[in-house]
Amino acid sequence: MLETSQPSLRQEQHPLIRQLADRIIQYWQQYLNLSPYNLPEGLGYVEGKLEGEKLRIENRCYQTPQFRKMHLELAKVGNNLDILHCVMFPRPEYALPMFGCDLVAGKAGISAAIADLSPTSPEKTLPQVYQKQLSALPPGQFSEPRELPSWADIFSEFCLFIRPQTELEEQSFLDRTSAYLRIHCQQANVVQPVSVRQQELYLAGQNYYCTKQQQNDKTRRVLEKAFGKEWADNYMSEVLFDVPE
Ligand code: BLA
Repeated sequence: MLETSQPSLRQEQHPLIRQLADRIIQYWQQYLNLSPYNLPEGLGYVEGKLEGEKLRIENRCYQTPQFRKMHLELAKVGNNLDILHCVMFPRPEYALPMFGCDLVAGKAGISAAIADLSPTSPEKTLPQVYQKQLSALPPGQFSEPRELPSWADIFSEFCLFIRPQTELEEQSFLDRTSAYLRIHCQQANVVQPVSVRQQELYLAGQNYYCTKQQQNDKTRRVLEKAFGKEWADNYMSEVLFDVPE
């Protein structure tokens, strides 16, 4: 049996994180043919200390015929910080973009909500069918868009990066992110493999994405403070954004 019940950390997290985690697992089960994916030894569930507060990380990982690795991570720092992180890494045979999202909730609510389908093509553009479907979505109304940091040139024009101000905006974020994920899963089910030459180019696109994500100092700092520099380096390059061979 494939273990797809929800992680226990989920119960303790910000409602939007809980809802998005549920939605992600639901769509993965509904649209894709999941098999387990084993993370490096000892990295499924981890605990550390961040400034006297316990940092707990719970990972859930699957693979499918189209995706080398689909990773959903929930993290909690004491009672101060709740985090959802999700990335879907396509197998290099498929010219698919990267689905990624990150939700960060502090005591004052969600400070960062980001979701994107990021291009992996040499031209750094999304496939036409994605552009068409994403353009057709209702835009949602967000009163506080956030500016991307300088490393973030990997995201598409559809990247949603906001600080939600109301529950209505939180629900709009959930809706739009769910639509990105649904479109992506549906496309994955009809995509045809590309030539070996093309595969190399798309793999290079994935590597570029990972290299840039590894430059997110805000993520690194949380992990370093709780687990030390070496552990954080290893975790960012081997678990969060491992570059496929
Ligand atoms: C921001 N990520 C953050 C922040 C924290 C983390 C604390 C700052 C929140 C804020 O600016 O309000 C922490 N995120 C984590 C940790 C993990 C994590 C510890 O995932 C994992 C254990 N990050 C991603 C993915 C995307 C992403 C997949 O992991 C996008 C698809 C983006 N996170 C992202 C961006 C920021 C962020 C763009 C803002 C960075 C900035 O403003 O400098």
